Amino acid sequence: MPTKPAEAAEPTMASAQKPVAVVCIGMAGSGKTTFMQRITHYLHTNHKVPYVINLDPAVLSVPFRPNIDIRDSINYKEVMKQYNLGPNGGILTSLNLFATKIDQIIALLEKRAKPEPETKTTRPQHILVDTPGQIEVFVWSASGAILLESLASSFPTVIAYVIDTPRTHSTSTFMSNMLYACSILYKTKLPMILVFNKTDVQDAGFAKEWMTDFEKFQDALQEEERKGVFGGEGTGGGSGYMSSLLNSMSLMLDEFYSHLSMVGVSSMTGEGIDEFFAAVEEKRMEFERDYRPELEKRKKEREEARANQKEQDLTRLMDDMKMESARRKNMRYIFSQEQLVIPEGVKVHIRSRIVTLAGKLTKDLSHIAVTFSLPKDSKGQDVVQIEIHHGSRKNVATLRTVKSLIDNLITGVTKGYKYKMRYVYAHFPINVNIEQADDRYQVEIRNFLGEKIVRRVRMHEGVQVEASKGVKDQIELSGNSLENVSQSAADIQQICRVRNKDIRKFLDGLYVSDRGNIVEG
Ligand SMILES: Nc1nc2c(ncn2[C@@H]2O[C@H](COP(=O)(O)OP(=O)(O)OP(=O)(O)O)[C@@H](O)[C@H]2O)c(=O)[nH]1
Ligand SMILES: [Mg+2]
Repeated sequence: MPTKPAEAAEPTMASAQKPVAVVCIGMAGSGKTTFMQRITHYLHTNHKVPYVINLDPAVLSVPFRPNIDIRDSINYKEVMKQYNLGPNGGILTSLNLFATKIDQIIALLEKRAKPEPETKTTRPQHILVDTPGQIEVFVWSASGAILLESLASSFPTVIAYVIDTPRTHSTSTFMSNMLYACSILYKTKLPMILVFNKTDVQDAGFAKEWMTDFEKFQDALQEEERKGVFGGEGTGGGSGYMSSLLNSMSLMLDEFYSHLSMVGVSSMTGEGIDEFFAAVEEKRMEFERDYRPELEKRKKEREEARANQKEQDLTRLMDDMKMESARRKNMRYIFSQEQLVIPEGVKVHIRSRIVTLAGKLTKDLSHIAVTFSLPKDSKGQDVVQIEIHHGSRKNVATLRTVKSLIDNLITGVTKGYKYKMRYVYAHFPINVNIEQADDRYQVEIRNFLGEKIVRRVRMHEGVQVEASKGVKDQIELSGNSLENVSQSAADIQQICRVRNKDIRKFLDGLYVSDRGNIVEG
């Protein structure tokens, strides 16, 4: 047992060393907290006061006095209530919340770890960490990883994987515990000590044998199979799958065992604690020798990756800014074009940007600076091609406008446009007469709101009006030109506007009820 004189013999060594962090991890009820209490007590009696951290937010009372307690800053019950979580989710969320403070904790630890002869505070040589019983919550959560990584980047860190020895006495529970330990070892990449706890109840000798001698494990396996431990009937028991699975797993884990130290302890009696600290010392050296360079390498890589990312982001930002300024300076598009297929039988004539369809519909587009041509496309169909050279964004946008205008013309001559209008009245029935004056149609509206005046609307060119057949109080406006038909309908609707009355109540009028084509389909 290292006593005071032994410590005094190497003061320079001790002061040069950073404290070693021991993180206790293990299945629920394996005795982590009791083990923590035992080693804290041991260090105190040996005058090596440790720095103790409790990370279990759900524990009711801790049998040691922690320097940092997660329960001081986070109320686990409140977290459960606030986030509407169950017990495990509550622990996880509490840990996540706590992990956001890790920088402060590390800063605190580093401050305490500094040699301060003037203040005469003994600096701790050990940082002991207790974790929540739900092992997966700690090991597989982001916060667990953050906590461990931050700790390991500042201090040599060792994992004490605490195992409930009596409950691990069967080959299958032993194997699942080992697999868990194995996955933790490979995930955290930190040195690990297997602590077989509760040796006062069950001696850990069997585990040592199984880990060092493969044959012994096989013997135990056969023995259990013979007893029918794996289920099934008759001698031999089970289907043999379980034992062969365990068998191959034990072969696989051989490599893993070689990386571990194992100690048997009893947190109750204090047996084996010396051995444990000897193992911690050994693992601390291992950390400095093997893990530290690896850790530093990883840290450097991460920093480089981060710097790279920054560089990339910056370049992208610069590019974006350049693009933006180019856009602002009216970047020109060298060439843009749109094409529109002319249906069979439709004749399109374009001269000086005046588009004429089938000799009757004309649209003057001379104010828009586009170039028209009437080539054939790759399939041999006639098309209207609209082009623009060196246009700005706005100019290019007009291309589509022109395209849809011509499309409307084509629909006008092939299908025609038909608008239906309904009379709406509450009391005075509206009376509509359709007349033809000169070459245009004219609509006369009488008795609108009981008024004596006659409202007359002259239709635009090429717009025909008729009363719907079979439908009461409805007229139909039709024609080839969308503009003319829709404008005529708008004129009718407009002339029947109710004035000086609440239009929410007086809904009388002629309203467009349907917009469609003369030729349906
Ligand atoms: N006999 C015996 N019992 C022990 C030993 N260590 C712990 N125990 C008992 O095991 C039970 C669980 O111990 P804890 O220390 O609470 O275990 P834990 O891993 O911290 O539990 P959680 O934090 O809930 O996961 C308690 O009843 C302890 O008294 C030991 O060395 N010997
Ligand atoms: Mg506990």
